Amino acid sequence: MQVVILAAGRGTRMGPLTESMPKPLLPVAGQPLVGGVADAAVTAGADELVVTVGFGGEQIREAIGDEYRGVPVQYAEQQAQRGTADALAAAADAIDDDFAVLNGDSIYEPADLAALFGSVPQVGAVRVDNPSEYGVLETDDGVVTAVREKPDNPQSNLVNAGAYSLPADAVELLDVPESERGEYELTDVLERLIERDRLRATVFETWLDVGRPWELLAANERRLPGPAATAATPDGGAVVGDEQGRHAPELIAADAEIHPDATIRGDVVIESGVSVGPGVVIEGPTRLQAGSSVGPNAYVRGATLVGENAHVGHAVEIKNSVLMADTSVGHLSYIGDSVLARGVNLGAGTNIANLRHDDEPVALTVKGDRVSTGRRKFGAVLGPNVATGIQTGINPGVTLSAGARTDPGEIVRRDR
Ligand code: TTP
Repeated sequence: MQVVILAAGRGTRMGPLTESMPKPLLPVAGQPLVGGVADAAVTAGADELVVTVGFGGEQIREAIGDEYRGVPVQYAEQQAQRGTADALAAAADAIDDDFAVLNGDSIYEPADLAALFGSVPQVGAVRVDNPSEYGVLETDDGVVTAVREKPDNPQSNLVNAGAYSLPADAVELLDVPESERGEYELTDVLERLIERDRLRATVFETWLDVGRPWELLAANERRLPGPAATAATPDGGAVVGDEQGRHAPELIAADAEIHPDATIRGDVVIESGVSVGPGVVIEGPTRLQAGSSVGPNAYVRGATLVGENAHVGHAVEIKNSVLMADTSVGHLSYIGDSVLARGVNLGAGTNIANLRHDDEPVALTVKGDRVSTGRRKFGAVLGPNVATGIQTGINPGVTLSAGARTDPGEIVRRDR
């Protein structure tokens, strides 16, 4: 089946994280978000991928290439972010058979996609506790009778997962009118399909929409540590563990330098060229990406991704966080439940708080509004190349924009 992946969004709700990087390339367990979508699609039986790109399209092309795990990839350009129906219309010329449409910023399971690809037309659906925040599907014996966007009184807890299998002629239904939010939307195309065909809902076991920074943490929590380390030794041999068998051998690249006095527990993937110093304790699920270094005496725990060439210094604690490539965390710092974009540099003794005194869920600013993350513990979102002075304290729920600086000893209570 041809699979169209919509990856042309602007990702504004991610704030500074998508200032220079398109959302589909945000890192999840060692691969870009859209790479996980492509993987799931190929495993589920996709025989051709068509990726709609816009903002940061060149970067996406580079990451996915013209062939993905043996499956040919075509690209379609969406000229402006005019909505999901418009993004699919941009790919229409490439469609010549039944096809599926997936979002390039969601976490899908291959088994769910195989069920989606199994018959046409279908919409992927998930059961949620808060249907009012989604497009709710009303069904009769598995057949969709209506789609209601963010209704006050939802008739079901089954919501649209933004994944569809459609007949080739569905491209003729894409000229929908502009929606209230000024976009051309696939949900309006669904309304037309419901009138024309018997659109079935296939219920997904797992689905995660990655739209806001804490959902990037959730995606990593779900996917870490990610695929086994694949780096070969210089002689082409397999990866190895330590002699005591404390490390799952297949998860550690042969050329990683793990000090014998480091302790590694749980699921931990260590990629090529990583160095782990003495006294380091790592409790997975964690992934240390190529060229990164940790320690000595650092403590890395929870679902944590340490990006390529990132540096975690002496006596640093990192808990449940995403550190993108080229970040550096100076000695005696604490990072909890936070997302650090590429090139962030934290001065020694920087502390990111992740719990409020009143125990309320931490809120974050998303497109100008304070929105609850729903998490009791959430730290900060630091944009690309943020640099902190030594002994900076950062309050929970703070976002720092690209290149922001703090003074030594400063307490940062508000976004900047
Ligand atoms: P959204 O997450 O609704 O939009 P977005 O990615 O632009 O993010 P934000 O709202 O934070 O600005 O998009 C859902 C999917 O559709 C996502 O995979 C991106 C894709 N998309 C396009 O390809 N083109 C578009 O014009 C829009 C709006 C979305």
